[in-house]
Amino acid sequence: MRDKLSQEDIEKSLNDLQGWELVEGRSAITKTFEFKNFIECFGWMSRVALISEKMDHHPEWLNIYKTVDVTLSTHSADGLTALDFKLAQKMEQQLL
Ligand code: HBI
Repeated sequence: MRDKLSQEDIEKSLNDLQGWELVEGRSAITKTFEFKNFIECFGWMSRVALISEKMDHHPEWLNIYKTVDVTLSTHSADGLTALDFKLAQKMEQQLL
């Protein structure tokens, strides 16, 4: 899970995700999430925070009102790993 993914694996994993893209100049993926209001937004962040803690894998994120800019990478691997894509999928599931 914490092994660096190949470029090919990264492209395949990105294809399975809606709206995520590579960060330029850095081995990380990013997406901006937009919600109806602050409560919806912060509720989602709270659910994701609990999941992240369970996974021992944490997002870099910036919340401004009802938007959250999320960046995922695995610091210990200095790159992208399966954990980043797993957390991204869980974030998507928490939108439903
Ligand atoms: N979160 N995104 C991310 N990347 C890490 O390497 C990471 C983490 N959360 C916890 C964590 N590593 C721990 O394994 C270490 O800080 C002990």
